[in-house]
Amino acid sequence: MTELLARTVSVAKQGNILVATVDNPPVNALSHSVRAGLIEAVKALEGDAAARAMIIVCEGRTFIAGADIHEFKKPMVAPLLGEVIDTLDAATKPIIAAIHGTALGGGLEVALACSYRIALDGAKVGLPEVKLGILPGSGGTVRLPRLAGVEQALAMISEGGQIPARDAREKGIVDEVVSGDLRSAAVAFAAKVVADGGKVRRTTDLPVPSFDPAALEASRAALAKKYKGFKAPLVAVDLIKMVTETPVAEAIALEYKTCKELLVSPQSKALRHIFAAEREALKIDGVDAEVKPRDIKKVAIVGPGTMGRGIASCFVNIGIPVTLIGLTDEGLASAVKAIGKIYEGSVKRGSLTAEEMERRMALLTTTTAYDGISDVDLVIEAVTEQLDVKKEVFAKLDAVLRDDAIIATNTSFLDIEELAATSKNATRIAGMHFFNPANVMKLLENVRAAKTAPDVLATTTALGKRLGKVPVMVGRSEGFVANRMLSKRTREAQFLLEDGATPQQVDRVLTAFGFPIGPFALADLAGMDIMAAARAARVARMSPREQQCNIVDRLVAAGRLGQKSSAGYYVYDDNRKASHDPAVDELLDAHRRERGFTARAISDEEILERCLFAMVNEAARILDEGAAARPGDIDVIWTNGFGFPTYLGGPMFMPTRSACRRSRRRSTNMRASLAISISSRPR
Ligand code: T1G
Repeated sequence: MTELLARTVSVAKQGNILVATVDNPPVNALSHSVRAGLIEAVKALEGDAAARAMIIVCEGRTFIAGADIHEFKKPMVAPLLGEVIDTLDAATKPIIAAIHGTALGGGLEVALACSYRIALDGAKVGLPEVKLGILPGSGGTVRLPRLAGVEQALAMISEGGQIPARDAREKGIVDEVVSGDLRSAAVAFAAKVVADGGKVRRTTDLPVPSFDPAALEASRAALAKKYKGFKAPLVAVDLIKMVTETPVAEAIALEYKTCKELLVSPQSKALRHIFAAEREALKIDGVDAEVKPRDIKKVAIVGPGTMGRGIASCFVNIGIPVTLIGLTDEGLASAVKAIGKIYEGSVKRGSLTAEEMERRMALLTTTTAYDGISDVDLVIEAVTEQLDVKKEVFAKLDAVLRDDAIIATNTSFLDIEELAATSKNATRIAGMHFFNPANVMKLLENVRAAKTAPDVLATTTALGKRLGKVPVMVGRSEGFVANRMLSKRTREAQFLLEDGATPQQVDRVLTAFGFPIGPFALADLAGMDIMAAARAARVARMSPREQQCNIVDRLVAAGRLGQKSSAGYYVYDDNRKASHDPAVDELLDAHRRERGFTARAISDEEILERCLFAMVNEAARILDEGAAARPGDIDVIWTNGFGFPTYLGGPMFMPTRSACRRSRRRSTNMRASLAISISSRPR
């Protein structure tokens, strides 16, 4: 074995096969040294007469996961990835990419420029650039269709999904799927290639297979609908179309040009911000990265209601047995039935096998007694939002649980310190605030109390990732971060109605902005009785205007509870289709008259600014209080919790980017002052 080369790429020799090993933790990204190292490795291959082939393999948990995202903000240093790809493509001896973990973006482009690709069973390949608002820039769009077909390539490039190695073999992207030791399997594969004559295969020599142009156009419409507001998925259709009509070299140049243009686009900057912010959010203020999370093998959930059911299915989905505790057997039976229904739907849609459904349901047990959970590692309390009821549950749990078992409350606004104070061991108390429906919503707002132990905080974060959620740690504050900001947007929306706007107008403006649903349609979905109860719990602490802005109470008094009563801010037909109801206009006119408001014409821009800045203003307070660790956390919360368009980067990243840049320079408060100046406009 002879050490030949660079820091992150080393080359060794095994017989007449060179083994180039990339070792650039954490994900072998194509940083400058890796790019230079790969070029050196090919030179070594070409320069060594005895060497007949080379394999590229990676250390650590994954093959190359793409270009180094952290280098995007810096001037790129040669050799660029394109040069690496050209060098691999021009090699006169076969090069084999040996893939484990994930081969993504530039990593798959490196593999596609090799003569052969083998993958460890369980590995995945993909071109996820579109999730960063860009598209492949180093040949991926040109080579993938030649191997997998135009439709398959378009699906992968326009949506950025990863496909498992076995499917990749079926689709001609990888040549062989192996198990066991990848490195020796790759050397054996290379030796066989050499024995068969050492043929070099260039993907670009392959023709673009025939395809249905109508399918391409149809996908444009489908992508525009599925990825409303996102630019890159639609550009992907143009790019693929270009590749089917353009000679290789020109196509590669146009692809690179398109990638560079998208890279400087506001959408890409926003999506890369969210990528980084979601990873930054995993770092818990004041908790050392070395703190080990506790091992959660068994869980109990108290409260078989809507939230408890969704949370239970999250855990059995990843193989963790759950004991669901309820007051009555009937309540528990209907919870099990409801969870079963979730899976039956997935089995019908083919996204889950009947066996897998059975396996998950078998992990679910129910009881009305607390004495059967003494060996669980974690309990999530998801009972009704009443402090005294929760305190009772906490007392029962304290009596039966192991001292090191964690108790997490799913409350969405109650004071976690009051609950922690009731426990004999406050260090094990935390909040895990799931969003409804818990088995669907990605966001998990983890809440820390003053005495929560560091490893408990590390555990709720690690568990959030295991559950496939996006966990964000927040501090003590009423409504934590998500609901606290939402309540300010809801309040401002109500004030806008008093000033003369209509529910339809406000909802239209916010959905046009990119939210999946407007504040009034959302209220109708949640239920006016829920809104009124939340309002009643907070009314004492409200501003005088908000106290008197009792539109919600008027709707409840009129029996308009929202979708559940087929009338709220809108009237609903049997298919839950919403339409305008003049009765609401009359109700609002009566409210304005009694409150002494004269309706005036309100511009869409004023509606948008008042709703957004009400949120941003509150976010500035949350940051000042330390209830959120960084603005990025707030962006992650809103993009994963309330459908704030990720291509805008979140409420903290987005507002008036120029104002943002100035405010970052001048301090966060500027944004608050901007918001306050907006919200203090004469009504
Ligand atoms: N560059 C730099 N750092 C990266 C990185 C990348 N491509 N991918 C991940 N990291 C860091 C991440 O910030 C985190 O760091 C750590 O690795 C673990 O990540 C020309 C231009 C690979 C599936 O879009 O999807 O190629 O926070 O927490 O859950 O066409 O990371 O610990 O300091 O996510 O196990 C295309 C992005 C780039 C892949 C692993 N590639 N990465 O997931 O770990 S554009 C991507 C992922 C491109 C070319 C174009 C995931 C993962 P830290 P993690 P994970």
